[in-house]
Amino acid sequence: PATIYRQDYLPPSYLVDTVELGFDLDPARTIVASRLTMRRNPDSAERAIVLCGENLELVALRMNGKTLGKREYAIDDKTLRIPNAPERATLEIETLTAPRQNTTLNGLYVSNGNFFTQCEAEGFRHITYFPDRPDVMAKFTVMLRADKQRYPVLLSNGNLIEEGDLGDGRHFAKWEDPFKKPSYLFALVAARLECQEETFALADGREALLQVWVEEGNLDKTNYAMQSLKNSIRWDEQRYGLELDLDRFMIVAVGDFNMGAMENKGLNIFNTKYVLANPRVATDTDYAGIEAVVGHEYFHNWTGNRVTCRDWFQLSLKEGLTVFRDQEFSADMIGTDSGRAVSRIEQVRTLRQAQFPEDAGPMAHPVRPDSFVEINNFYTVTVYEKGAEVVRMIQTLVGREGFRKGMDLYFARHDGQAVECDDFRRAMADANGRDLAQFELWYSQAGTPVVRADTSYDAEAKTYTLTLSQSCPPTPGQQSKAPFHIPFAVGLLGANGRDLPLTIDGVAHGTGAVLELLEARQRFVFTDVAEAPTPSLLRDFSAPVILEYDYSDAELLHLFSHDSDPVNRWEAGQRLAMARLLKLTAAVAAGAKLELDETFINALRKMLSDASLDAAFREQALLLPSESMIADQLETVNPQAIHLARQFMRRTIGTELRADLFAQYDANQTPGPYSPDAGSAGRRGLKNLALAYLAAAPSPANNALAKMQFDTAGNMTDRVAALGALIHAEAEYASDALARFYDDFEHEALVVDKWFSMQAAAPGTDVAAVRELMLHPAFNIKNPNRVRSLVFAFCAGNPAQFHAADGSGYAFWAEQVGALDALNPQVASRLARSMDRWRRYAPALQLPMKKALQQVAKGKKLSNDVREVVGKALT
Ligand code: DPP
Ligand code: ZN
Repeated sequence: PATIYRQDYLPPSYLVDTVELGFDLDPARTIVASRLTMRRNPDSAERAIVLCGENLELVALRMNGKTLGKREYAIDDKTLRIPNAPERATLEIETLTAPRQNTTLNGLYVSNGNFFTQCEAEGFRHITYFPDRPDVMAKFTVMLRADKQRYPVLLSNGNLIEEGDLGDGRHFAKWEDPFKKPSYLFALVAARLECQEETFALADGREALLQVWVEEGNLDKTNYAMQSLKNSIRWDEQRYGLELDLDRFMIVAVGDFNMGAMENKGLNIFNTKYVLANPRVATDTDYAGIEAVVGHEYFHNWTGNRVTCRDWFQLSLKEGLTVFRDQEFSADMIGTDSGRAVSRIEQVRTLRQAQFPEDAGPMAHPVRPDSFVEINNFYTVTVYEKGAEVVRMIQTLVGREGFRKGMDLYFARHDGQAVECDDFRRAMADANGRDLAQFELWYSQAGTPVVRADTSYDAEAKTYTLTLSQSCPPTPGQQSKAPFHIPFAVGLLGANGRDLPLTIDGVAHGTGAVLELLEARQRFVFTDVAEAPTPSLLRDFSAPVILEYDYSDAELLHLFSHDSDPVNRWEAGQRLAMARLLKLTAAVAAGAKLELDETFINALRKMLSDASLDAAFREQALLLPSESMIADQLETVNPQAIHLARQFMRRTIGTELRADLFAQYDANQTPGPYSPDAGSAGRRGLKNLALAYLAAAPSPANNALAKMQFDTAGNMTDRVAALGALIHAEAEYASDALARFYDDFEHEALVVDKWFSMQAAAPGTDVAAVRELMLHPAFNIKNPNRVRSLVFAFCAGNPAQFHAADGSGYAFWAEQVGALDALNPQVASRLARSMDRWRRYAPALQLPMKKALQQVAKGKKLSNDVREVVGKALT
């Protein structure tokens, strides 16, 4: 398959002013009629009209009213080309597709008998022939025709301008989107659905109609999505002065969806997972996910839709920025400083858990990639989450107000355009009179930079010297890297735990400073430092880097007790835990005795019971680094040893802190009706973490507590926490509880997903057990959520079992990637990535891993998606 390069970008040969689409919807045979008014692009030397189209049957093709003869155009399985086209051309195209046959969930497809579309990135070309690239923006009018009984609801982008009966049992709806948009933002829905709706007053006094559409029986689960939508609209008005530009905004939930959600103009289509919630079926995490994703898709209306990407290499222009915006939204919704810190900690965790490994593996790529085979493989944590970190660093450098000025300038310059990441950076630089030239490297260089810190205190001169050195490991295609522009936030703690005042080069900085590291190695001298301080480095995780500093245990304990920066306070605890987990892992491998020191346990005890801290923060501070984070620290990974080491630590905590855990379990009850607010969620989180630690050290009393919680839970958060505890404790009651859970919720697909995923990730679940679960009538390989809940949860979320010594996990993986690829390449390719880092495993595992990869790579009808991923893994 061909690799596409960023540097080969050419402007489109023709621009499209208007698109009129007519759909005669039929699951077996849908007719799509398209009328495009096009004109030659003055910026292009090309004379041919080039349209993309895949899996389409061309029925008719007319240009300026005349049917084109076979010799007047060229067509292959990807492209329709009309050479020597006139300056202006009106094309009329008729094509046929078979939505029911479409298992890829890309383009026009059927889910539970209803029609939906997904067009990002290149799905529109599966619907009709079109210059399907984001720099072609056009005004769309859409006519939908379908059976009225079966598809009473007909939706598309923009405003409904006409609807009525066609007389033959069919009806129609005509939609017009007043804004020009790229084809990836097109959407239609034809379905039997119900909606919750509301009118909402916008800042300028206009009223907008807001709707959340769901399948029958789900109207009792739409409130939180609606509330989140209203909060999002308000927040964007207040924080960025950005208003909803349509009279109508719709969210539609669909059970079969490859991604989380899609920001189609005025018609966001969502995975049900990010819409449906009530206390009975959704957990605190689910609620938080809904708020974040509803916000994310809504915020795209400005950052993505009004200003879009010139080409797909610029994906982070909209995604990095919009993730940053949704992160800020979620943090503001909590509203407290400590709540903000907890959301920051969660972001850091995601980055380390998923993005750092990506940046260190065969699929490593810059935030703005230079090449790809299949763009769908580049909807990654690097483009999204690291992209958001890059945007956050700009805000750290120019300040919140400066950032707002930059956003204002960005919209003033580029509203209605398709632009590049560089345009965003330039707007930020120009609005603030800042030089962000070196900062560009964050977009172009892959890999996680390592910042090494060294310090020395001169008691006589009262100076403290901090030397920072940066480096970045090689990544595919990039052997050596130039120094990044790194905002590096610091504070210095005195012996009493308070921040010392900071003076650098004679300038006072209060108690916190953001240093700018620009060179490979740079020295910063703090003067008037009264005592030898404990440094608090990279506060608030001010840059997505790996910080190396030889902290002593005493320093970490000091920071863990006192750091005024909550992120670093948490970080100190993570470092204390990680050092011990690594030692324990080595001890397991060597067959040595496992031990955990009192000092560490006592630090956790103090943290657990410190009522002056929010429960949510204490929960974060007590969560251990995951097995995969431990693996990332090791040269050679032995998943079973890591698992046993971490289990030992969890069990020891459960044993040693037993009384304190019970006390916190009681102290953090949330009586009264369920509310997903951050305070209540935090208390439930700490309570359920206490339960999990108790379950790690099973005893009749501990198991009885879990059973009691399971039997009496008034919400899904408490119910799954109790079920998880019973499963992990291998309590006798666990299998009954699982059976009851299924019986109670078998008609709630999202809860059945939880039922599968809890079993898939359980320590006792091996490949044979997963295979058996796949035979359960509720398993469905065509439904991405279900596949993620079982197959992904096992391959990516149960490392100790997946990496079984006999290689059975790898054989299973190869089989599933193959089976999925025949149905849905995007999902298959995500699963394929769970073997990215095979070279880091113990030699006895490497060989069967490589074999499994080679077996997949040999597949005859392999998609480009999977081929790119396994190909890069094997390179
Ligand atoms: N653009 C979507 C999102 O990130 C994903 N296709 O919201
Ligand atoms: Zn997005």
